[in-house]
Amino acid sequence: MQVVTARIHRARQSLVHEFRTSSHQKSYLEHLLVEVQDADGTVGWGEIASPSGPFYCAETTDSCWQVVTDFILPALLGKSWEHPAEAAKLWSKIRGNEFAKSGIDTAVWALWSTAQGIPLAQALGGTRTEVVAGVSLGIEPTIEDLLEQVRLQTAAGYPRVKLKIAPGWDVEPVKAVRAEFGDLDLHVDANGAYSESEDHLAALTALDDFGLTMIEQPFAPRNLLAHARLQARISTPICLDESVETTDDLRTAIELSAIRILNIKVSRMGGLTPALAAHDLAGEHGIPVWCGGMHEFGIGRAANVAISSLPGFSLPSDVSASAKYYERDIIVPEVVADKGVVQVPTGPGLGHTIDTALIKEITTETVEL
Ligand code: OSB
Ligand code: MG
Repeated sequence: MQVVTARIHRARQSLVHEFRTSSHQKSYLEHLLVEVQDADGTVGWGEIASPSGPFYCAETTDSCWQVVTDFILPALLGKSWEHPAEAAKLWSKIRGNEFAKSGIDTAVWALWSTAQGIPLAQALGGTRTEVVAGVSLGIEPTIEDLLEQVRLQTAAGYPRVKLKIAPGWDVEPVKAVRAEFGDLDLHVDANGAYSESEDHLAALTALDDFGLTMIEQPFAPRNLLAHARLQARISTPICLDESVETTDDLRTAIELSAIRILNIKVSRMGGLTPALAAHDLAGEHGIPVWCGGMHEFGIGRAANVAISSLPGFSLPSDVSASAKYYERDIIVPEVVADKGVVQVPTGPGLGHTIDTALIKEITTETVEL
């Protein structure tokens, strides 16, 4: 196959409910939608779900736009390849910039599986026909506001709730949620906001008493040693998100005993090709994985659903229904969850129709290469 033309659309959608983490706050998302086409006119869509500012990772929407148009697409356009993993080698000399790479990689997988006439999930080696979704809840103004959100999402049927925590918003909200929701599958995510100071370690070790499924990314991304030291002191499994951008990072974390659960974000790892490698490596080491989200629009979320169908994804993924995030989604049908269960599409490629009219409405800028 060969990608002969590509378009990048800068598209904006408002969130149904404002979301705050220890690292940033947002009420709308601006993502780059990638449309690639081969010589026969077959189209594949991908999504670059980078946050606007460099607070979750070093990339920004603008850095992705630049790296995609100046480096990644020029490396791909007009080159022949047989499989998406081979296409990914075309941009392998570009360091970092995983979110930018991920949008192109997912578009190439969507294109290839569409051309093969098989569902993306099957192309990836997925075995599940449905995946279990959890919800991620941001830091709220008050504990009562948080409880209201947990009520709303558990009533919608989601079996797992993840709470964003930060120093000063940790033990109290967890205690309150446990008190009202009993043995709900609960986990927390700090987005690297803690240090090894005495009061921070006291809060993290206090969380060990709440039967959490995991504590995600308590310390800064590169500080694997702090994660290893904390894991040696607590029994709650430590999950890594920001720390793992490559399979080499994962290997190091495993060797250091800094990880017991892996959050595989397709975006953070540079696409479906490296995400598959991380899934396989984690599996060899008995590490369960789940798929994390970046508030993707429907295109990115469809890719997340597809990879969540692989056997190693044994914990609920952040693939909540479209309605949890947006008024309207850019795919038809939108993603729906029934008691927290999402069906894996059976049609070719992403298995959804792309709502190009809505994309046009929400797009502020397009470039064609
Ligand atoms: O750490 O998982 C994270 C959103 C933005 C930045 C970081 C994270 C998140 C989420 C989103 O938790 C969860 C979702 O998409 O459902
Ligand atoms: Mg996280």
